Amino acid sequence: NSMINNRVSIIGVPLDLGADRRGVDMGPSAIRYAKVREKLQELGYEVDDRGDILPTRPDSCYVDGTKLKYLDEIERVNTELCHMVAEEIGKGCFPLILGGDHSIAIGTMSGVLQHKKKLGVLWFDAHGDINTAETSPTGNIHGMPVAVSFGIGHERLTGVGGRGVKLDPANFVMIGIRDLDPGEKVLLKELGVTVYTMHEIDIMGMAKVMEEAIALVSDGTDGVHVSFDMDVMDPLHAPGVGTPVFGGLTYRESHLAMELISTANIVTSAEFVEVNTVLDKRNQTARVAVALIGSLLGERVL
Ligand code: 4U7
Ligand code: MN
Ligand code: MN
Ligand code: MN
Repeated sequence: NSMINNRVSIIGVPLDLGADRRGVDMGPSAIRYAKVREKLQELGYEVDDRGDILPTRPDSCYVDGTKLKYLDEIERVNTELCHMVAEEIGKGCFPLILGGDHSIAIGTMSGVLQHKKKLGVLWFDAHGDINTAETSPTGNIHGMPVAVSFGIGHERLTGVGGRGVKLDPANFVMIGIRDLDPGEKVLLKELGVTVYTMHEIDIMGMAKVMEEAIALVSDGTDGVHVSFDMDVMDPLHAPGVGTPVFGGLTYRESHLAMELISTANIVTSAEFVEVNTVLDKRNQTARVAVALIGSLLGERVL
């Protein structure tokens, strides 16, 4: 696997301020408890667990009359994450980020962008995460990282990691989507982001969807990031998520997607987010996350 270095750096981000329900702050611990390090070592990787970026819990939620919740702390944590991700890539390591709510994708992607100027992204999610302060029904920043990655949104979020390179919607693909707010639909169409909703997955099958998605994210890019929100899976398989939506990916569909990305040899960074331990059943969702990480990084049955 030439794109993947044999050194993996794990970075935990126990942040839950970007979401309404508490509990994803224990996600990194749950994924470690499910033996992510051991899994990667079995696959032959040299693993460096860099520990967690620790958020504080501010007592005031709103900043400057903006409706974004916990903007200050989310900006601070993401700035730190951005630097750490950039540093690990600089050392020649593959960054594996464990969330935490999905607002951490802001820091991850801006960190990767310091090295990969034309980055492709595979975004696995039930949701579009492309709201702005104007379109968001909740003010929760975990519903906004995709907009931010295109340079759209609050300047203190789009400013994380500097104002230089932003993502190109032509190399951004969403998979598993089944819950979009009205403003998100407008923006997705305006920008021309490719979206494989559950409808397309049902009709085409996951193998064909991934064939097209992989072609789109690797066309003219210098790296591919996989952002995996556990709520893309059906709540039957991943019950421990804050915003469950019926009709998601099965266990096998999600594994097939990871296996095909691995076979295509394109991935250069990954994050697994939104494991909510409070709502989980016997750490099932964290264990599924570790199995998916295995498939993404080369594990095969035979
Ligand atoms: B997640 C929502 F309104 N769209 O913006 C919002 F439905 O990272 C949900 O995908 C966002 O889990 C979910 O708050 C964010 C809501
Ligand atoms: Mn998400
Ligand atoms: Mn989601
Ligand atoms: Mn979620």
